Amino acid sequence: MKRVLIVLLLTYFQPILSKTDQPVSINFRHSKFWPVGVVRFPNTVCNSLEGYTGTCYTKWECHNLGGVASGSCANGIGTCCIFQGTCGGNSSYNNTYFTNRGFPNTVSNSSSCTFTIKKCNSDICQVRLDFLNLNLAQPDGNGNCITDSLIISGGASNLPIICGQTVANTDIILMIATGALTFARSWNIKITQLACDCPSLAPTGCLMYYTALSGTVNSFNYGTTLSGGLVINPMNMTRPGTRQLANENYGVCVQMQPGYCAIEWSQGPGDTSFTVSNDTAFADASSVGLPGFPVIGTMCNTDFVVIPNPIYANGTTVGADRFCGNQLPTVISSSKPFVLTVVTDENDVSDVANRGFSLTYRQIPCGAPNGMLVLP
Ligand SMILES: [Ca+2]
Ligand SMILES: [Ca+2]
Repeated sequence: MKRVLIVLLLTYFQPILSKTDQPVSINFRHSKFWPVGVVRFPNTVCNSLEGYTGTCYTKWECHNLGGVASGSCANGIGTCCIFQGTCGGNSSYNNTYFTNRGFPNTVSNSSSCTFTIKKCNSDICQVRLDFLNLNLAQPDGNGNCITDSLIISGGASNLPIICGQTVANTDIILMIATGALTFARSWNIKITQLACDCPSLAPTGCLMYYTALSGTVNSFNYGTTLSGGLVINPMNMTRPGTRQLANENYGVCVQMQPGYCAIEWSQGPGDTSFTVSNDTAFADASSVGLPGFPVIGTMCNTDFVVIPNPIYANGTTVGADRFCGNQLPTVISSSKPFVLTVVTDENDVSDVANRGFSLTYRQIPCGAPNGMLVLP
């Protein structure tokens, strides 16, 4: 799939991708009101009967704006107006949902589907995308999105091309291109616009942004099953391919909460929860992810994660910040801001059956009793 590049028009507009579904409050500086002489209320964020996030309008306004009214707000005077769009559409409303045609039904045909996000006002600095549903065809055995792809362009940062399954500037353009393979595709992407003074703005360089004290971070398309794709290694052997996506380089950031000074990263449950390089298929289920398979430092030169200035849970220094292979040792970092960087190269010919990662993070209180958690 050839990457489509769109000219950047607004430098500071930076999309954030997140798989969490946390509510975000938006400050509308230019709230719209009823005409003079009628009851007035601000166009605040509201929740629809189905649990979607919308904006409080009158039924008449919502209809005129092309939204769908669901549930009440403003003490019953207004209705919660949900904005949805599909292929070929655009939206300048905050909290818009971009879905495939007919969602929640799936689509199977080959097509190119574009949706344009326009700033809802001039004070918007970031766009947050929540993948409530993203079910596209798997990448090839090398992790390249050769059949289906989600390409995000127009932002200030270089964003990876995404395919497979994911649960969780200027005009931002989302393009979903689907290939000839018959596959039940579907998507429902929540688009939230964040004002420049919004407390939940992600720092520069953060593609994923988490704000909770603890949580789970999955790489794009992480799953425990094989992708189905195959790869031919340098010895001309055909081996199981990868679910891990190629050509990625992005930051996963965690907002440091007051009173917390460090962050612990550990491997999630399951034998394949950290399988980013080398042969995952060769090691049997009793050894994958268990001691003996962590790889750190300069040996990690294709696909890896970076955790700055890490120490092991027992307080000893790791002495390197790259982690790869088929196991992540539990490590703690006191470097601020809290960032884990993800890097993958262009293929997986030297790897077998990698799945990516599912990691757990936990913020650690300042002055934790073991005393080893506070580093310069
Ligand atoms: Ca790999
Ligand atoms: Ca690779």
